[in-house]
Amino acid sequence: MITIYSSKHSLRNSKTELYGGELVRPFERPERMNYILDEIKNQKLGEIKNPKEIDFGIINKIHDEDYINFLNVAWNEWIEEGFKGEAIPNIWPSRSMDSKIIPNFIEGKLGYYSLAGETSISEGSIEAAYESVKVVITASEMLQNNNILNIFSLCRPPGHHASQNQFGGYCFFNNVAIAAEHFKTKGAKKIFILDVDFHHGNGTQSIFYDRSDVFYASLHGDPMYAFPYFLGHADEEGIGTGQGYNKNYPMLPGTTYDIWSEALDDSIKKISTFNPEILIISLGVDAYENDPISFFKLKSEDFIDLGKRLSKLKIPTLFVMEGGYAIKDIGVNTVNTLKGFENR
Ligand code: OKP
Ligand code: ZN
Repeated sequence: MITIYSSKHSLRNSKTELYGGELVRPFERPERMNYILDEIKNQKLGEIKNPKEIDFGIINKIHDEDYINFLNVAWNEWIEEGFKGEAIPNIWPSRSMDSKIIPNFIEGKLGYYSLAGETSISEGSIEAAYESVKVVITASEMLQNNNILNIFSLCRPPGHHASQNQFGGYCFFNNVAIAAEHFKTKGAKKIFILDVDFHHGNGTQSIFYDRSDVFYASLHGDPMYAFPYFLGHADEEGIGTGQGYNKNYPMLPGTTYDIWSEALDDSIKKISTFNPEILIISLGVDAYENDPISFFKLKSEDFIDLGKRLSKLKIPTLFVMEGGYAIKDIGVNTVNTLKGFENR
């Protein structure tokens, strides 16, 4: 399997994450990629290629123009104010003051355009987010043009929490949503996005919630107990034309592979019934038993079986990296999934 990867992800190197009342070094850190690259070589997954230049206009089909403009200027506006630290949101238009008026001052804009407070914007963060989109679009084009059956888009920063108009959960641009839209512009009629990251992909769900051409399904920690807390319940099934094209499998703390794989099998049935031209996997490996911020109990060998089960579908598949924070093991867990898929 070919991997698309850009070393420019390291431009995203924020020093702070608000966690447990402290500012800690972010869990989503550049070294994550080194462990994955090492294991790609170790298990001889295949070639690693750089992304090509792309037309970033595709981002406008998913994200609002004012949100994109905000991301483009946020860091500069923040430092021009003379603030000493990184840009961390700290106030939101919440239930009791649900304003649609966008403030002028950067602190207000940060709140308006974010869904959580753990993701600091730092110098280079948004440049890295653009590079991540380059990676996923290059991978998508190769999958469609070269007549190959699978490809790995080693994206960083991740994307599935980013909505039309909000960043958070370490995400700025929704890479899988942009890829799905790309496939649509190239003539695909139906795309299925299966999200196996431990966290619910609230951004991806929200982007496609009213659409029947892109089916979103997710296996994740029950939002009663896990980030992003306010989306991802089992009764969220889509709206309007999108009714019936969204499926959530929230699961409880301590969930092991025997339970998790039942949800997986159910989602695989949905994929075959929907019969998409392209399958996109939001591949986070934070369902792993030793992940520091998650509560499922998957073992490294379970990821091989995950790949194997997905490969039975025989649908052209784009794997896109999302989360995974058990730093030393994320390489093994990621490449196990891809190898399991190849050795069908
Ligand atoms: C991004 B991705 C845990 C706090 C979690 C943010 C998690 C973002 C996950 N107590 N904060 O889906 O892996
Ligand atoms: Zn995650």
